[in-house]
This record gives sequence, structure tokens and C-alpha cells, in this order.
Amino acid sequence: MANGERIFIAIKPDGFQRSLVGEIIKRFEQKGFRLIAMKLIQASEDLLKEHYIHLKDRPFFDGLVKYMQSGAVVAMVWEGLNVVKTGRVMLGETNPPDSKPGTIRGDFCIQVGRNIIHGNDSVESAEKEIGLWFQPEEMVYYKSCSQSWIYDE
Ligand code: DAT
Ligand code: MG
Repeated sequence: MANGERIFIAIKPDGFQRSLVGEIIKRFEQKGFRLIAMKLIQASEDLLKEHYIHLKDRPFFDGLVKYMQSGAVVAMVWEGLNVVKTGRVMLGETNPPDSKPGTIRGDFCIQVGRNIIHGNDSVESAEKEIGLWFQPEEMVYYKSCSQSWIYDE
């Protein structure tokens, strides 16, 4: 089912410390996406090195892992039609100065090394990262009472 597309979203330690958790969750909720998993964790170095393995040769890799490991992360799975494409638009660009006002990074952060939120750029990476951060039993499946007011079929 197309509405069953999923994205892994993580509010990074800076987003958490800056009390942006409610604001970020609100944006996904109000858009109409469904929250199907969420937890507050301090991620291990091993998990973060695996999560960012595609960036392991970049000069900022060690700093990135250290920053992500430095505090609480709110890990979430959101579901909905085109949630990956739309979620990336909602996040804004990787580099905050390239992000438009109205996007999360455009509204709330300044530097790429403190860009407050993570979200996948493809359905394939979403499924991979959901598997890395969550066990299948951590997903909560429920019928949304607003489903027919958000989708026309
Ligand atoms: P995104 O998080 O938008 O998917 P990415 O996957 O290219 O971006 O990089 C992952 C994270 O790495 C990014 O959110 C912040 C950090 N990063 C990327 N480029 C960086 C740079 N030039 N300097 C410092 N950190 C960087
Ligand atoms: Mg990325």
C-alpha cells in the first residue's frame, strides 16, 4: 500500500537540548503522517558508525559520530504517502543556509554540524535505517481515525 511508505526521523542531540522535540513532532502530525514508532535514546558509537557508514571517509565523520553520541536522540518512524519525499522537503537542505524558511532546518538552525534533525533521502535507506534503530515489535500498528479525511481512497 502506497500509504504504508515509511521514513526514519531522528531529532539529534542539539534539537533535543534546544527543546524542539514538540515543534518537530507537531509538524509531522499536522501534515497528516502517522507516528508508528518512537523512543528516546543515547545512541551507541557502534550504532552511529553503522548508521553513517556511507560517510566514513569524509573528514567530518568522527565529529559527526561524537556529536550524535553526545546526548539524547528522539528516534521515530513516520508513515504515509510519499513520506520520504515530503519528509525531506519538510527537513530542508543538509546545509541550513540553503534551507528555505518554513522548513525545519531553515527555521531552527544555522550550521551543518548542528542541523538538529535526520531523515532519509530514499525509501531504501529508510527501510535499512528503520531496521538498524528499531525492532519489528517496537512498531505500533493502529487504525487512524483521520485516515479518510487525509486520503481520498
Ligand atoms: P542529510 O542529513 O541531509 O541526509 P548527509 O547524509 O549528506 O545529509 O550527511 C549526514 C550528516 O552529516 C548531515 O546531516 C550533517 C553532517 N554533515 C554533512 N556534511 C557535512 C559537512 N560538510 N561538515 C560537517 N558535517 C556535515
Ligand atoms: Mg543523509
